[in-house]
Amino acid sequence: MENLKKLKTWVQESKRIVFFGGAGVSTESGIPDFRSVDGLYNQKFDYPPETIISHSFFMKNPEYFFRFYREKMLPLGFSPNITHKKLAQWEEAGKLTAVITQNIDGLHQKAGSYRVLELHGSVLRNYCMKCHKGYSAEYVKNSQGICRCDCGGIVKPDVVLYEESLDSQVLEKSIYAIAQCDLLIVGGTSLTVYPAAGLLRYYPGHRLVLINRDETPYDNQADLVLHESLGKVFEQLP
Ligand code: CNA
Repeated sequence: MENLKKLKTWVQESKRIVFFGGAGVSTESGIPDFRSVDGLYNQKFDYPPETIISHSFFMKNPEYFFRFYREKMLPLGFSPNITHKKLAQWEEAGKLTAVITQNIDGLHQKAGSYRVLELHGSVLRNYCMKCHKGYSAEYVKNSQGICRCDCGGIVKPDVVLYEESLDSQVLEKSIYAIAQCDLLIVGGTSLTVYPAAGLLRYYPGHRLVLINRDETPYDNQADLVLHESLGKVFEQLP
């Protein structure tokens, strides 16, 4: 396949690769995404998922939030797949400067990546809203009803909910990494969640690669588009 051959060459030639990914990176580890046909958004709940995982809903109806969150958004016990692993290898080989992820599952770090910028936070960090004591994801998973701290405060997962803003330092580092990279690979994201999707505009080069099963609104701006599963592509990359 011509496109794959080109991508292989670009990976070989690059010294500052940045990978920007989303939920599609972890589907091959068994974690469902949001927008695929079997994703979370195509299942039926009392409220739309965007409503349940919004800041105002969390504040008004924390018990419902935690029920949904524990059942649908707390991916524990999953393992990294070939995509996570290859990215970690590229970092170790000194040819990848950052993985920017919209995922909250911690699988890039589990695969051995250190330079991970988590735009939407992580389920692995949880803090009491009153005294800021930290708690593990297992603590949240095993709690009943509203997850509470020893002090009585609510323990909030360190994930960015709808209506909340992104961490400005993570955002700045992501912009810097994208502006400096020589190959930007975007994969497993519908590129519909902002401001994350808007980061693509900071790439000044001519090696923007999109790897996604479905089409995205940015397909026509990419220099190379592969409508493939990430695992199939990454297992063939150097
Ligand atoms: P999304 O909107 O669900 O889009 C996922 C995209 O990935 C879709 O366009 C699919 O076609 C594509 N896709 C799915 N599997 C593969 C695959 N194996 N190979 C190639 N393409 C694939 O997800 P986004 O990340 O764009 O949306 C942003 C949300 C989803 C973020 O806020 C995440 O926190 C949130 N999310 C995260 C996780 C996780 O941490 N694993 C899981 C589900 C949702």
